[in-house]
Amino acid sequence: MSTIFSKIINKEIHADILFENDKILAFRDISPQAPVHFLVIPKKEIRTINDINEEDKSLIGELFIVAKEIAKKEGISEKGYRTIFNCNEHGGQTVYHIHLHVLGGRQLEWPPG
Ligand code: DGP
Repeated sequence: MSTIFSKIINKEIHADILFENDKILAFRDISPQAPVHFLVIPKKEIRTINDINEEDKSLIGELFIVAKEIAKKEGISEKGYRTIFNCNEHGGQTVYHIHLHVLGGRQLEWPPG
């Protein structure tokens, strides 16, 4: 089942894109929870973290490489930031296409609610 993120990948709906290659797309979150809040997603449709396979190992690693490179460009590397994958209902997942949240630009609370 495709999600809204497939439409963003296919450019059927607009997003503020920060990075794109053949496997990965990164764009600003439509509902930012911090001064910097962007999502890094694989173009491959993977519903949840539970659905990641052995063959996805390098792809998942690359999401973090892209995340840290954008974080640097956004100027949040030194002060720091948080990366989050929400999974299913208790994790607060609303879009069932895995996405790495990157949040920074302010002090984030811990533990989360
Ligand atoms: P999650 O709750 O972890 O599934 O986060 C989904 C995030 O996706 C949420 O922070 C808002 C964001 N989002 C949902 N729809 C859109 C959209 O159409 N465009 C953009 N840029 N972000 C979206």
